[in-house]
This record gives sequence, structure tokens and C-alpha cells, in this order.
Amino acid sequence: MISGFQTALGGEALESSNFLTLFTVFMIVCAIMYLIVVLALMAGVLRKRRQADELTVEVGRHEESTPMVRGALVGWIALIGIGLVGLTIASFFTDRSNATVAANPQLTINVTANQWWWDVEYTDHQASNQFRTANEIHLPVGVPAEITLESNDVIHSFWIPNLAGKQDLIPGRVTDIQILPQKTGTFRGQCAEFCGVQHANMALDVTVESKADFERWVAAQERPAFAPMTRLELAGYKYVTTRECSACHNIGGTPASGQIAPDLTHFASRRSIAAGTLPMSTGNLYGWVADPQSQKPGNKMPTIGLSPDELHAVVAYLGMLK
Ligand SMILES: [Cu+2]
Repeated sequence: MISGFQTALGGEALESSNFLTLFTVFMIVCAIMYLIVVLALMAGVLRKRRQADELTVEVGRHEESTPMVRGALVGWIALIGIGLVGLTIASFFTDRSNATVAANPQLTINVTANQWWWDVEYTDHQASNQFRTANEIHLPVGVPAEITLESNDVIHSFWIPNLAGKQDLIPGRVTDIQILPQKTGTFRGQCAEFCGVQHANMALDVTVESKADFERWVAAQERPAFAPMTRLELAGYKYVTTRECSACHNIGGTPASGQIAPDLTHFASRRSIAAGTLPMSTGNLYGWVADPQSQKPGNKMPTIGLSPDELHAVVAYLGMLK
């Protein structure tokens, strides 16, 4: 087992652990088959050489060896059959085991893919407990979660290698994936279907944490955005909630209520900016707000051309949206 930030060999959830077991079984069976083929090939070559070395070819020798060769051939075909049936059965039970997680999800998350970011909505039976975030998913360890998947534009693919396999997001259709995380950690998800020039910069920060930590995170996400405290933050608040930014972005508890770009209510609490393009830091925030097109060319956030005072204010305000 290899653990890491982004690896399909980590086995940090039931699904990826099942896949890892299946992968290991396939590797062992195929390696044994390969070894038998190579050994048989070598034996055949050596046998032919030995025959060539013996200058006098014994009459009838070929005929004598035929039943042995035939027996080996029948055995080999039987072994292939048993191997294939065995692998099919192993695949079936892996699939069944993964499917049982879907039977009783205790958490539902709606993820909508956009070029090139992830809109994440935590649904709850109480409307007041629903909230949206972007480019990050938090999951409580040991709790089966169902993630429904939609796309607003082209075909994307949802993939968190440490936790589960890939699932396509197709415009006009709703697909889903089930995950039962078994270990805490921070992982990287990645769009796995080429979806345009910034496909590589369409990542997802995934945090699997204890139930208590998850509930703390949910409680923080449900709160409206913090109010500005300093004059600079207040200037940023005014700019962000009344000018270009608010047409696309939503910030809970403020007049900014755009719905077509990532929700920024708790933006500064995230690990990265622009779907994993840049690590979250004040310096990167300056770079991103000043000129998003040079940081992630082709993305839908325009370079506005803020004055230095406006830039300082906007960054100060965004930086306090924890
Ligand atoms: Cu993509």
C-alpha cells in the first residue's frame, strides 16, 4: 500500500481498497501466466536445439512426444479458463462490495463540473443547513457518502484516486458515485476527462476527517461570511459586493449573489485558489485577482484592471473570508 497526496494505490476508502486488492490479484495471476508462457517457450527452444545437436534424428521420436505435448496444451487451456473465470468472479465480488455502500448513504453531496472548476453543494433535509463551496470536499471518515454529479458544459470526469474510481459528468444527465472513506487525510482529486485548455488545472482538494472535525467544518460553512473589520477590508467589501465580482460570485450574508462562479463565502479557508491552480496565500491571491488570465488562461474570470488601492482592498477582504 502506497499512501500519498494523489495515488490510486493508497486504499484510503472501501472502494479504492477493493480496487487495490483486485489489482493485486490480477497482477499475481497474470504474472504466473506470463511466467508459465516464458518457461514453456524456453523449454521449446532448448528442446529444438537439443534435437538439432543430435545429428541423427531418431525415427518416431516426434510421434512419441505428441501425447505429452497434447496433454500440456490441454492443461494450459484449462489453466487459462480457470484463471479467466477466477478473475471474473473476483471482479464481480469487488463490484458487489462497492455497490453495497450505495445502499445506505448517510451524506449526499451534489457536485457540478464547470470549465474549469467544481461547484460543491452539501444538501440536508433542512434548507437552512444547505451550503455551497467550491473546489473542495470534506468527508467524515467511516460515513458512506453519495456524490451526485452533473455538468454545466462539456463532459468531465470526477476522480479522487485515493478514494474511488472515475465517474463521468455528462451534460443533461445525473450520475453518481459512492465513497466510504476509511482513513483520514488530505488528497487531490482531478478531472480525468479532457475538457479544454485548463483541464489540468481542474483539481479538487479532498479532506477526510473525524466526524467531530467534519461537523465543525460544516458549522463554519453554514455561517454567513465574516463582516469586514478594518477600513481596508470595508473598502474591499464595498468593491466586491457592488462591482464586477458580485455579478458572478455569491458571498453568503452580503449583497453579492452571483451564481455562475465559485461561492466565496469561506473562500480563504480553502487550500487552493482556482481549482488547485495556486496554493492559498496572500501573494497568490494578489496575482490571481490582479490578472486571472495570466494565471489560468481561458478561464471565465476576466482581468478587470483594478487600481493598486482597489487591489489591496479586494485582497484584504477576500483574505478574511475564512
Ligand atoms: Cu477535465
